[in-house]
Amino acid sequence: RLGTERFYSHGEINQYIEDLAQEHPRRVFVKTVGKSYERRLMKTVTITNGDGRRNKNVIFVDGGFHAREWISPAAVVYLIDELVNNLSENADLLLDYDWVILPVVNPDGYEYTQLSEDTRMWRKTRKPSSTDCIGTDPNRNFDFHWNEQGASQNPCADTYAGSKAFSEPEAQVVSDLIHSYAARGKMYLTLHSFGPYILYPWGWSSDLPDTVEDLHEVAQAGFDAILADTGTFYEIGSSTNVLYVAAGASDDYAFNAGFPISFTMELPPGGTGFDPPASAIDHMVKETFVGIAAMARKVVEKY
Ligand code: 0X9
Ligand code: ZN
Repeated sequence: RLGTERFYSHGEINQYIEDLAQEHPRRVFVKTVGKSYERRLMKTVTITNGDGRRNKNVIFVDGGFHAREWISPAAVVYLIDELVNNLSENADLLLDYDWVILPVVNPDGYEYTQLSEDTRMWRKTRKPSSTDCIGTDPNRNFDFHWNEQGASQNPCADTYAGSKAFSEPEAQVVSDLIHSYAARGKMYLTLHSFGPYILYPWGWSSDLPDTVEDLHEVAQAGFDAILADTGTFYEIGSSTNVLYVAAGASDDYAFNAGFPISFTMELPPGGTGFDPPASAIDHMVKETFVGIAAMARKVVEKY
């Protein structure tokens, strides 16, 4: 188990999932699904209950879209840990579902924020643009209402949408995963900070999807479970209505591609907002797991 006493590097997280697959060869599968701009290996871990049944429904979870949001990969690591090492408590979540998890979508940015205090608040990828500015917001780079409201065409802006949709290899990797699991995918969950919010589509406009009641019901299950567990009040609603309009993000893309449930979960703030201290990890990741498990249980019941 990776503990919750500190934040881990991208290399440590990759090593951790490789070790898990070695230890549980019938239950845990690691696949290299692509490379970041700086050629870091992007790996998914698929967690099953080991019954060998193929083509189960899928819950897809990712973290680390935004470099500085370190609590996101930490929560993903804890989720992996629970699903693998606490099968008895979570058996219902793996009976008819496999979990596919990409812990760090933006490893170049994540590693960059670990270099120094000066780089701690970096958000974007690390691919240079045509200007002196570096990086694209991977969560504005998806090809669904790309570069519309809430996205910038200025390469120096933190919400730069990129030179074109999927200009970033990291966003392309997530898109490929979304499409390869869309037929069986019932919930797409992307972890960010900071909220606390559970956000559902749409984020590209203030319109609500026809199935907003289903989305709200699953989000409500997460809200209720977290409130009962720790007393934290999440806010739930559509991205645009709760937070702001922002087009070209992965949640809208996955929902449009066929995932009936798609959420951005923004974990609570800590420190100055994006930088909770290591001492806060344990509480935050356990609380997050309670919410994810409750939402997954509702999904398992509904689909
Ligand atoms: O702006 C974002 O990408 C997310 N917030 S963050 O502070 N972590 O950067 C929110 C994205 C919500 N989803 C959509 N707008 N589609
Ligand atoms: Zn974010």
